[in-house]
Amino acid sequence: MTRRRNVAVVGPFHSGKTTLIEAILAQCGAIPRRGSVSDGTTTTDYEPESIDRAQSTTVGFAYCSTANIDLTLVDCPGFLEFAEEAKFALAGVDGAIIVIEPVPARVKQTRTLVEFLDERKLPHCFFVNKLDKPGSDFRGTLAELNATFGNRVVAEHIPIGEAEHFRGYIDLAEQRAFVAEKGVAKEIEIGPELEAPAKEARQKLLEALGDFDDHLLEELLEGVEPPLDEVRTDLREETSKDQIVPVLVGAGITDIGVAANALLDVIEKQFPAPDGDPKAPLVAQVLKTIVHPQSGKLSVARIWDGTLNADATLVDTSRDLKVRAAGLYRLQGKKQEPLTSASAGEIVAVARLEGVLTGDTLTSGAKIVREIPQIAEPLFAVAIKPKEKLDEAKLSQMLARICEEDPTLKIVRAEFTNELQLLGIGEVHVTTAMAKLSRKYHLALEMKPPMVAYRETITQPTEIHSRYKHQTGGHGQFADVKIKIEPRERGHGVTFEEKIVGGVVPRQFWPAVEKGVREALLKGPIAGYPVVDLHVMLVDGAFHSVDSSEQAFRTAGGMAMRDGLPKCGPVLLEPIVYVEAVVPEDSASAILGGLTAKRGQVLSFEPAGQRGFQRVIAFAPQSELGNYITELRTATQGLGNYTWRHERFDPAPPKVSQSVREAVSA
Ligand SMILES: Nc1nc2c(ncn2[C@@H]2O[C@H](COP(=O)(O)OP(=O)(O)O)[C@@H](O)[C@H]2O)c(=O)[nH]1
Ligand SMILES: [Mg+2]
Repeated sequence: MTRRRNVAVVGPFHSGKTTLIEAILAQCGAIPRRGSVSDGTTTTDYEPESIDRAQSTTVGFAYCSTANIDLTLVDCPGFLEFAEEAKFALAGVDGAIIVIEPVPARVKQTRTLVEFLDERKLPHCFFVNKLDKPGSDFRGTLAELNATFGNRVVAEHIPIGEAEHFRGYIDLAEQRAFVAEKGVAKEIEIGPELEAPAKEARQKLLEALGDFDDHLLEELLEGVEPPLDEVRTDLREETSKDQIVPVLVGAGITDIGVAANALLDVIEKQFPAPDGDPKAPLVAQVLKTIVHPQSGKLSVARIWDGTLNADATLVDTSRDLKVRAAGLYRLQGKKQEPLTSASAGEIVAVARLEGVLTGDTLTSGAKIVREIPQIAEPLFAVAIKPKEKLDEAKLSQMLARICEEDPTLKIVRAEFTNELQLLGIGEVHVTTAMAKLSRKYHLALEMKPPMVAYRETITQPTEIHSRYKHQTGGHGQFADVKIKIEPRERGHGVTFEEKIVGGVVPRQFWPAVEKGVREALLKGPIAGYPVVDLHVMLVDGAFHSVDSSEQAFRTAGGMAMRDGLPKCGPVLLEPIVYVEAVVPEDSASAILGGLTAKRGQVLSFEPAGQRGFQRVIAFAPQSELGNYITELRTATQGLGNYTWRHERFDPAPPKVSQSVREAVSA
């Protein structure tokens, strides 16, 4: 039990997480040879989409063992658009390693992540990676970490040399130095040039520990050297309680043994072991769902309590569903190693749990539902359509499957336009999902920007007279209507009223007139969009006892509208949405400027709940916001976000109206 550790590897995209995991696996002998990201041969980046992009696109699982621990590593994609899904995986680990590059300016990219970990009290450390790279700046990066997160983020290791001189690290607690020699860690003396910086850094480490340990603090004040055991105990307790955040160093790609050993050591000694009870009733939670078109579905779950057998009958308490497991596996990337059972603290894949989704709680019957992390609303939408005719049922089944695998995707029927849309965190996310869809299910889809739901309306009343008369062989067609059209207040819809006096149009034809009117209103005079907010009155007319029919009156009603609407001062209406953006203070003015440039109307601008952030509320035309999430992220280094909802329809400015008209007639 105490051997077990579950650790997520997180941090900005490209910081070297997948490479570092590969180094650890190789170091432990869990894989015969290290793969590389550029060759597409790593353990955790096995999905074709990840290999194509040379970037993790989804959460991957790996495991390894040393003499002292059994470790499950969870490789979390760093690219913001793929990282959202990792929140589920983070709900199933006991600690996290944040891998960053030795570049001070990049530190703030980890702010949201660190907040997420702190909210959950999840112990974590920073691993400053790629110290072999020219231009590495460890001191600057550490200073930026302190400036951003305070002094509880503190170096436990410092590098020996940097860039082309990078050789290894000094363990400040142990006061020992290690360098890589042919990939193997070797202990050396701390050289005289490093004595002073090591002493200074060690003092900072002890002071940080002293903040949570009065006894240690007293020793520091009295100038007494604290015993090593006390330092070790404090490091363990304060890291595992998320009080201090140790900073470690290395270069996952080069000094293999050193970086991997140092990390394994910290994971063993300072990260907590799971505390579940294998004998208790089963409680597990699904962290990730993988769907293979052929071999079926795997639900990767963290077992919190109890023991899970390969053929167990389970209750999904999140949806009140009884399911039966059809196999149990441990995952090494895409490889599945069968197990007969697994117990509290383990992360395993369970086969064929139909209907079970990521985030769900599984129990042996107990009515326990574990909390699920809140994930961002997908805001980037594309309209999708199968390239070939395909029955709707098959299409929606496949779409449901890819959403099952990635809960940050969503399929919707758009309000007003009724278009089928795929929504994701951003353009890359949605495009990758589409690529996956066509690969897995041989389903070719067309995607295009979603339609904007324009509307048309009128600004003046008019009266129109329409006579439909047609003679064909037998008996003819005759209908005569006089119709009044009046504007209505915005948002009040279309109403129809008859004001026939003396039966000039018999009652049985009134519904036909209304039908013709409403049909004609589906295609407005400006650009063919539905016409809204008007009142139509049938005020007069004439009929013929033989030639009049419902069909004839329906046609006459439609004619009246087609002739009358252009005389009513028609205007194009565009959808206006309510936007609420939360952005870092330093980018707030850029956001305001951006919204104004998009014809937005800023309503308020105030400090957000989150420190250092501003909340901007505005109304803006939906047509201007198609790619807004991308723009917002660029302007805020990925830290900003927004929500929106349809607010109302407003008359579009002439320029917009003109270009919409041109687009339609093109
Ligand atoms: N110089 C240097 N490059 C590295 C190191 N670790 C990873 N890389 C490179 O950085 C890139 C991103 O690595 P990857 O493991 O995919 O990063 P991830 O996105 O965090 O998983 C790849 O080209 C790696 O070869 C390192 O320690 N030093
Ligand atoms: Mg990766």
